[in-house]
Amino acid sequence: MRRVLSDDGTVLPGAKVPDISDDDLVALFDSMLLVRVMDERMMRLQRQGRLGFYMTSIGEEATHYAVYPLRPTDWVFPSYREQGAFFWRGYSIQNYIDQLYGNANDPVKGRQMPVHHSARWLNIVSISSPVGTQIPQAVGAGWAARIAGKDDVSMVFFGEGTSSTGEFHVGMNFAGVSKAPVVFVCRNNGWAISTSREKQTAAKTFASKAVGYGMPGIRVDGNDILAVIQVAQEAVDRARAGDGPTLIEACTYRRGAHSSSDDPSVYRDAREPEEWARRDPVNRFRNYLKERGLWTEQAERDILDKHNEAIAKVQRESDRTGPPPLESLFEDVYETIPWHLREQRDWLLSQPRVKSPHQH
Ligand SMILES: Cc1ncc(C[n+]2csc(CCOP(=O)(O)OP(=O)(O)O)c2C)c(N)n1
Repeated sequence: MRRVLSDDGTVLPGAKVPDISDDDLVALFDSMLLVRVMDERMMRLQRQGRLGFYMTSIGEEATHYAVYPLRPTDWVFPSYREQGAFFWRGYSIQNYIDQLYGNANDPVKGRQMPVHHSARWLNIVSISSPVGTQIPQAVGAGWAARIAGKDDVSMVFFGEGTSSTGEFHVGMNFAGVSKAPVVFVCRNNGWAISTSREKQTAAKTFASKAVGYGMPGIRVDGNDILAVIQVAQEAVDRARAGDGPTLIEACTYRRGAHSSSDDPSVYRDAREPEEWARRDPVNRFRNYLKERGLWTEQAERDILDKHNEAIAKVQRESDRTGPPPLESLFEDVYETIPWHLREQRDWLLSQPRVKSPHQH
């Protein structure tokens, strides 16, 4: 398994540290803290009944930054636990919270469940509820880029449970055969809702599945952001050079519940997440930055204050923003709305409406 940092954040003997500028190292830490703060705050909002649903990625944040080596023109196909990938590419706190509320400013106009972000302007394709959907999509996008003579790369994220779906095998096979420029990032976080990693596969590792599809499979410590970036960089370079796909197994752990609708205490031992908290990716990276003289307690407090204030401000605005206008239901599919949909829209708008709680 590839590692750069030890559990306490010191560079392991013989490990090569990826070439990342000091500014970027600090920006990566800042972004990881944003994900952490966001998850904690949004989960509280969900418990207050103000959000219908939420999913955290606590303990898995380092895996999100596999997107670090990508260019803005490359494509990202996320699953639902890669908030940091969105933020790193420029998705704002406002976009994030408006999507969760499904309000008038939501980039997808309230048409998706909370946590189903997408950002067309950042080349991030919509999160899908059925697990695995994104895998053949990512392979298709990568293959299409090659046919078009571009050197764009497609990166797709999924959990280890998703490697049991047909989509995983179809996508891996086609990518292997077509040498599509795809980086598969499998976040092995130990659990697929209540199904443990051991019940998911008879293979020793998820990375070993790459062998059957004729591509390299690399295991990396998913709680070590430097190692994640290093293997991602190698896989992206390989894909861009026309050498085909790579499967990365990022070994980490889902410390929280699967989602706000799940209660892990009924199926797993509480000592397991406690054990993994000792290998927390944020702590490890913090210690590394401290050793390099890039971290102070005050600097971290400032970052946390900045994120907390920004989230609170956006949340107040998002709370006040009403739902998308009803007529928006008819937009975005056809350039010109066909007559029968125009009729339906006009009929709908002529009907009496229940007052929205946002209309005072
Ligand atoms: C095709 C399909 N089957 C089942 C589900 C229900 N489901 C949602 S998430 C999930 C577990 C996915 O686990 P994994 O891929 O390991 O990702 P993780 O949640 O651990 O990040 C399941 C079974 C679904 N959404 N889609």
